[in-house]
Amino acid sequence: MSDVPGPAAGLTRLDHVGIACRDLDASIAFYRRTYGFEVEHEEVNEEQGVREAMLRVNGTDDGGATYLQLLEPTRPDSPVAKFLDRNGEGVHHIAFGTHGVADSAGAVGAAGVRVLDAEPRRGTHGSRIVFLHPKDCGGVLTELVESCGQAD
Ligand code: V0V
Ligand code: CO
Repeated sequence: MSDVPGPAAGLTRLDHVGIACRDLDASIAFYRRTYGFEVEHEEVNEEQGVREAMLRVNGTDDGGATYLQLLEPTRPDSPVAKFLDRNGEGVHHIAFGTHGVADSAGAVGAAGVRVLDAEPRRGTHGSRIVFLHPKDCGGVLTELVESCGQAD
């Protein structure tokens, strides 16, 4: 163990696991009949090129919750469409929650990880999100998310 303190990224929960699928309705049906998870929120995010559903799994001790985020591409040049072409259906990204996404991104960036978004983008349900480069995160596309109304 190093004595050097880690970056003050201020991450407070696993917010969601993003799962790429070809057919959102079929994927929702799988998670409902197999595990009993229900859709809490569904929307189209044209900027990200996804139709997506958030399925709540559990609450977290920061007052938030952990979700599965099911992602169906809306256009062939989108990140999720490219991922499906290359890998097929499966886990696309993980997302950590924070009360301040800009500060968290700054801390993670200072630790040497490429932050893909200079300014937070609009994520699900009015959240603010940034992505970190998967090549700097051990092959895991990683998102930081500040829920709507959650900033300190
Ligand atoms: C690509 N790569 C991945 C990956 N996508 N590795 C792990 N997980 C993924 N999901 C690898 C890929 O295999 C290549 O590796 C390399 O990165 C470059 O990939 P590329 O697709 O050829 O190139 P890029 O640079 O055009 O695209 C990759 C990135 C892009 C990650 C930069 O997909 C991106 O900006 N993603 C962030 C936006 C996003 O994913 N939006 C959808 C979710 P090799 O072949 O070079 O070894 S939206 C969402 O979550 C929302 C709205 C929300 O939560 O609210
Ligand atoms: Co996400």
